[in-house]
Amino acid sequence: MARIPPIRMGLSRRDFLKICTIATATMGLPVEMVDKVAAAVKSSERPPVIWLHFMECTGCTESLLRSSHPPLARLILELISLEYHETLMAGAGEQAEEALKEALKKYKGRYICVVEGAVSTKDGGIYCQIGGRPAIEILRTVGEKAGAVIAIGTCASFGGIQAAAPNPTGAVKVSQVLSRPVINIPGCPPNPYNFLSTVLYTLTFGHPPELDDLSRPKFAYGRRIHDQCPRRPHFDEGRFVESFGDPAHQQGYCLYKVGCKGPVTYSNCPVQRFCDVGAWPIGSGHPCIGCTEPSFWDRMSPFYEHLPKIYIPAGGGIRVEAEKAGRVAVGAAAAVVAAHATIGAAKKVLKSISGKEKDQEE
Ligand code: FSX
Ligand code: SF4
Ligand code: F3S
Repeated sequence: MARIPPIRMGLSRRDFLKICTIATATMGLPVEMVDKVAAAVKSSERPPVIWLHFMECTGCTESLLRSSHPPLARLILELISLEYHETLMAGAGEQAEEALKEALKKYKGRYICVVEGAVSTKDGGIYCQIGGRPAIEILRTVGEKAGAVIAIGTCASFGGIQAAAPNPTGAVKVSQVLSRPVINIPGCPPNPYNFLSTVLYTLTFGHPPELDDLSRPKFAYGRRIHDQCPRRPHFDEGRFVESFGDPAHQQGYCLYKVGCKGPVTYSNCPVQRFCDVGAWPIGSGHPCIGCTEPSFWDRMSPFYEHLPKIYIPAGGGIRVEAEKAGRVAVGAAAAVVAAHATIGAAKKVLKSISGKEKDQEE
């Protein structure tokens, strides 16, 4: 069979379709939509992006760059036209500042402003400056003239570690500085597929995805970790890890009693895992520390302690569920099955893509 030519970004057709399939599943769309998403990527003009770095650890960019099977960063960097990104651009110093000025002029009102990191507001914002300008001033200039603003990571979305008590620099989230809507993609670091899927969704449908009350795309942050967690049957049966390394820990039991904040954390981590090996905290035996939630450094810590207070939302919440532990919760088991259904279907498609690619190579 004749080989299908690679698409414009130099990815193999297999990797391109793999990424589109995973992103489509992440959006919660049926696998039949993969073709539509792929077509939107190929036909759209690359949106210009100005990517700002403020107070953060660069883990957001790193998590995006470290996925190599398939090479996700290549698609993202080819899908968008990156006009300014301090970590990735070749230029530095005045040359970089000139590039920013030019991009602002050339793409006024059309570019996407992606912000990584929190913004210092205390003492005129002097605790975070780039090229001698406070971050808060740069954000106002770039953010207000953008076509759309995306806050990537928990620092940009909610302030993150910089805004943790006693917050010496007066760090705030991006939406607190700008007088316009901001799409938040939290996580410390965030899952790169949640960023990619948000951009792809907007390209495919011409509008951003539905957001929750914290401006997070509902497809990625619409459900609690606890309701999708593979350890949930252990919670329901009352099988808990009491201390790290005990036999219950070795058996993969529930981490609730050693501080897991999965019951009050909204994210798709159990389904859309990280890196090439599909790692995620609970899968590695580590409790969820609630990194996609506002003020998690203050509210969720000490991270390894069970904090009864945070588990009591209206209606009794997880504490009531925990007290009931020991009884089988059929509803919970059904929720886990449903969460994995889309990804399961996507996996079948991925298998068939791999098979077809093999045929073409032969
Ligand atoms: Fe914050 Fe990004 Fe945490 Fe780091 O750069 S979300 S500190 S992992 O990565 O901003
Ligand atoms: Fe999973 Fe944590 Fe819930 Fe236990 S408490 S089922 S480990 S999310
Ligand atoms: Fe963060 Fe919890 Fe996911 S710690 S990466 S939200 S499992």
